[in-house]
Amino acid sequence: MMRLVVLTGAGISVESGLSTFRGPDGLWDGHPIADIASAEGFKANPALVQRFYNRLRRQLDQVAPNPAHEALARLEKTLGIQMHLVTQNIDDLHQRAGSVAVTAMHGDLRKVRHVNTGEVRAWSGDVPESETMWRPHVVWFGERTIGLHSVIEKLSSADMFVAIGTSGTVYPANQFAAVARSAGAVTAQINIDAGGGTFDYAWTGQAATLVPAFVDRVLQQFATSGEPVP
Ligand code: BV8
Repeated sequence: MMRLVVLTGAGISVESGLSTFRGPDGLWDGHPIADIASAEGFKANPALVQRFYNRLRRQLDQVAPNPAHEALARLEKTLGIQMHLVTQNIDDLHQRAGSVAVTAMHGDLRKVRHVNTGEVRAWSGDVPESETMWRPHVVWFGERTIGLHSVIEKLSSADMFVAIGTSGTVYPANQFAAVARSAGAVTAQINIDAGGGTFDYAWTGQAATLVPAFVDRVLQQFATSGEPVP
């Protein structure tokens, strides 16, 4: 019965003040990705990796959800189980905006994971740079993403798929539009950059402006026809 699946990337958090990964101010700017977002990088230099994620975690305390996060939470309140939100982001802005049914497929900056037992714990504040047993609960390159099987199931019965603020660079998230399309869904993207990916609809502009307008349209459609898909 799944009707609407929404995928978000770093672009949805830009108006909250967080950087994207691959823009000129890219988060990994100055760091080869492999040194930061890989198990090998953590093994080779845990202090560098803990320092990088400590800085990001501290940033989270300085930022707040923006109207795009808030609009998606509002949409979930009306659509309920007819909507599912998957995010590639490791910030907690969707959850702080009130979204509940969220798959954080690349992990969660507010959690740490034991390298041997896999135990996951909530963590706020800095992790000591000398810490090697507790790593950020973040999916690094070469590691299995979280909740993928269940996301593919939802995409396979979606009527609409919307990608918001993602460059479509990273697998397997960059396959979601194709999975949804092959299941007969209408696909759309909201991005500040007009290029990238093949979607049935593309709205170009800032997420904080376009996502509330998109949500209003879906809610209007839902109110008149009970169908959440414009
Ligand atoms: C896996 C956590 C298998 C860390 C991240 C060769 C070819 C193809 C694939 C591969 C390959 N070699 C390896 C792979 C697989 C690899 C991959 O995809 N590599 C790429 C880089 C080539 N993927 C993996 O390894 C994945 N795992 O495949 O596992 C497996 C299976 C079984 C068992 C074991 C293993 C794991 C990938 C997860 C990596 N971790 N993050 C951290 O966050 O620090 S990925 C990282 O990129 C972030 O999560 C980020 O969210 C994600 C995607 O980036 P975006 O969110 O799209 O951000 P980006 O900056 O790229 O783009 C921002 C967009 O926003 C832009 O389009 C911009 O225009 C737009 N924008 C900007 N401002 C706004 C805006 N839009 C709207 N409004 C605005 N204001």
